[in-house]
Amino acid sequence: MDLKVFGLLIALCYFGSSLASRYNRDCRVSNFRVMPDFDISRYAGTWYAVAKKDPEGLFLLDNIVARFYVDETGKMTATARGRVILFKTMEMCADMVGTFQETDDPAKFKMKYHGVLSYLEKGLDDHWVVDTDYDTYAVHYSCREEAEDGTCLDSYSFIFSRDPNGLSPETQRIVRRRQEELCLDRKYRVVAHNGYCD
Ligand code: DAO
Repeated sequence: MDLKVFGLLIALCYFGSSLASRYNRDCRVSNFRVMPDFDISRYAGTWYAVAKKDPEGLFLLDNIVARFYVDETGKMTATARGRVILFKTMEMCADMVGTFQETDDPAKFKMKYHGVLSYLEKGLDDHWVVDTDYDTYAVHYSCREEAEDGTCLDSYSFIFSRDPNGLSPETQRIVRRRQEELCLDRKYRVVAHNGYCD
């Protein structure tokens, strides 16, 4: 067989199998992989949200900065600040506070959160750390409502960066793979940091 035809066949097989794995993937929340051997103390510190998949009734819009703290007993808390629009017209920077309950999996937390001001959102969400290298990026995931088949009906996810200017192309490639594994590819928007909440 001609070498060029052989090369083309190999390329087609590769393309076909990557499409097949993308579209036959398992989108059940309970099967999503999270960060193995999660190290809570290395996750602590400041993270800038550089991309976000919004839940229904989105809240934090942009300029989102989260700070995670771990106390001497290993308990994690967080603050988050970001631009929001309340009551359709009122633009402000919301200060939020979160406390985290551990679960059987060290990378999966229950996050109880509320606003510093009483009229801001409050709730109890999952906070899963899907992947991180601790120094440059972290992929967060939260499913608020599961369908009967175990897939997620209402989720949100932050792509965090230690650098507000964003992630390198190499890291973006890793993050894109994680987004696909969460069945959320092409569902994210860029989160701007323009100093509005500084
Ligand atoms: O912005 O649309 C949304 C949903 C996010 C709600 C959670 C905000 C509170 C976070 C506080 C702790 C920091 C991670």
